[in-house]
Order: sequence, then C-alpha cells, then structure tokens
Amino acid sequence: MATSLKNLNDYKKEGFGDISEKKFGIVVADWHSEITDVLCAGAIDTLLKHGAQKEHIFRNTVPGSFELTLGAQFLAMQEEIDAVICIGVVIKGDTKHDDYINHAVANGLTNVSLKFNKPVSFGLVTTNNLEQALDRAGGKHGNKGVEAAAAAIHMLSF
Ligand code: DLZ
Repeated sequence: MATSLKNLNDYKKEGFGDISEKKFGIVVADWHSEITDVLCAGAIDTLLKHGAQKEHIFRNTVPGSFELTLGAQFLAMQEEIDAVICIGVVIKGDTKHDDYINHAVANGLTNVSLKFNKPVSFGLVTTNNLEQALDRAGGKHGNKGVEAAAAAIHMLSF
C-alpha cells in the first residue's frame, strides 16, 4: 500500500537530472482504459513537469496488460528511446487470471529492461477491486502513472 513515505508522487524535481533531451516511450493497456487513461495522463504530466519535451513522448496502446511486455520491447529496442513507462490495470476476478498476467508482466518487463539496459517502469496497478484501482488513479493513493514516470526519470539519472 502506498504510504506518505513511499509514495513517489511526492518526488522532488531537484533529485533528477536533466531530461529535456530524453525520449520516452509509454505503453498503455486498453483494458480498463477509463483508468489507464488517467494513469497515462499522470505519467505524461510528470514527464513534462520535469522538463521532457512533448514531442519526445511517444504513447502506444496494447490490448491488455499481458501485451505490455511486447509493447515495451518494441519501444526499448529503438535506439532513440531512453526509457519506457508501462501502464495497465489488472483487477482480480473469479479466476486466477490476475496472477498469471501480473507475474508475466513483472518478469517480462524486468527482462526487457535488462536486455536493453534501459529503464522500463512498472506502472501496473494490481488490485482486488475497481475501487482500489480508482484510489490509485488520482484518488486517495495518488496516481501510479505519476510514480511510474518518476521511477523512469530517477533511473535515467542513475
Ligand atoms: C483477459 C483479461 C482479463 C480477464 N483481465 C484483464 C485485466 O484485468 N487487465 C488487463 O489489462 N487485461 C486483462 N485481460 C486481457 C489480457 O491482458 C490480454 O490482453 C488477453 O489475454 C489477450 O492476450
């Protein structure tokens, strides 16, 4: 659970390097798009707030979170892309689909990041219900898209 100490929404701009020449690929899952759109807007706002140029942000969609990995790979393999931000929402249902998707995405994005030596951030909101997801998309637990963008920016200054 996000806490006041761990919530990256509060990251300070001074902690990051100059990203004005950096290029960002964003992959957004269409599944639960009413929420992923808000997360993506939070990510883009954060990049702009920290000095990225609008023309340097490339937003792409994939059908569902399971496809985030391949989408991330398509972007990460492009030399001009410096970091990739992945956004999705997986809500628990009657079956274990969420487990399979979440693990696949976590492992997949880790592999892409290591394979291409680029930040690939995990903006996957994984919740038990819709309310918890909304709480993390501009609600009481902040906006996880903001956090995913902040993590990518931070890693670029590593
Ligand atoms: C199939 C499926 C289900 C049941 N739930 C979600 C979800 O909560 N969030 C999400 O992003 N995607 C879901 N999907 C779609 C899969 O991620 C994937 O797009 C399909 O299985 C096709 O490969």
